[in-house]
Amino acid sequence: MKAAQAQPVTAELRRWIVQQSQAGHGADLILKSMLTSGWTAEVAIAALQASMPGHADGSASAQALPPRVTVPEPSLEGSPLYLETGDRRVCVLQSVLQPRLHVFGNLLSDSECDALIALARPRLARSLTVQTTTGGEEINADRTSNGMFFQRGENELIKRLEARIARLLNWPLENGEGLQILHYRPGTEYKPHYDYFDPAEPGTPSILRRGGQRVATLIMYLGEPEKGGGTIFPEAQLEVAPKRGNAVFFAYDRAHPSTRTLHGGAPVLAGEKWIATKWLRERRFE
Ligand code: PD2
Ligand code: ZN
Repeated sequence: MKAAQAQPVTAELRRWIVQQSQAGHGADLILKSMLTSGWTAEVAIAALQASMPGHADGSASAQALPPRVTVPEPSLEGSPLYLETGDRRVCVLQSVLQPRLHVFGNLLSDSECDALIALARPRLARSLTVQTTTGGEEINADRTSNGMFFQRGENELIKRLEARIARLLNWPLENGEGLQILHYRPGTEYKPHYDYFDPAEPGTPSILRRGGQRVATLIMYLGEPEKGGGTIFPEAQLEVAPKRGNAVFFAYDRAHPSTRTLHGGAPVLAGEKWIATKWLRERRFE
């Protein structure tokens, strides 16, 4: 099935839904399939309700979609070219509506990038990801970089950057996870994924006890490769160049693919890539 550009609830879409339902597929599965095909959540739910009167109360759709939450947002009313963050003037380079995404320039100075790399280098280990089946951590074949985490407020540089990020994104510093540093060598990558914790996984409730869901990601580029290594957003058909000092920010107001925040780190083809990632939670993260 292919999503239409303007996304009206077409007769073709309604026929397809009826066929799926007659084939015995439940409303949740049909909704998931429509979202995967690129329909927005609003259109998909309207089409379901119109085509499956038995589900017209929308309860299946409501169950399939986690609740919407407030997310960090930079102050971009009036489309300013620059944002003041207290100690640094950040450039607004590019914005996308779906996913909610902004590319920033001049977020970090060269010396801040160098200092983060120097502090992180001796502490690097093969990257782990949170294992949503149990809430623990595991080595992940989809992520071939090396990484480490700074504690929040660990040193003066980290404190300064955390305060800058909190001002830039209008989100409490206490809701941020510790800064993560990743180092990619040629051939390494981070396959496309969502950064929120999958509500369907059994380990997720225990992860969420610490600060709730992740609601946004800020990826800062510290060291640029010569070739490759962009941050890719396949659903938005967007690739952000890993330019030193720049950053890409994206927010997800529900833990669901309808946010179109699927993203990955493309393989580094030459040189080395260094990033710092700040994940932001709904609430205070301890
Ligand atoms: O290195 C990247 O570009 C990248 C891509 C996807 C980083 C992350 N995800 C992440 O840190 O979550
Ligand atoms: Zn990610």
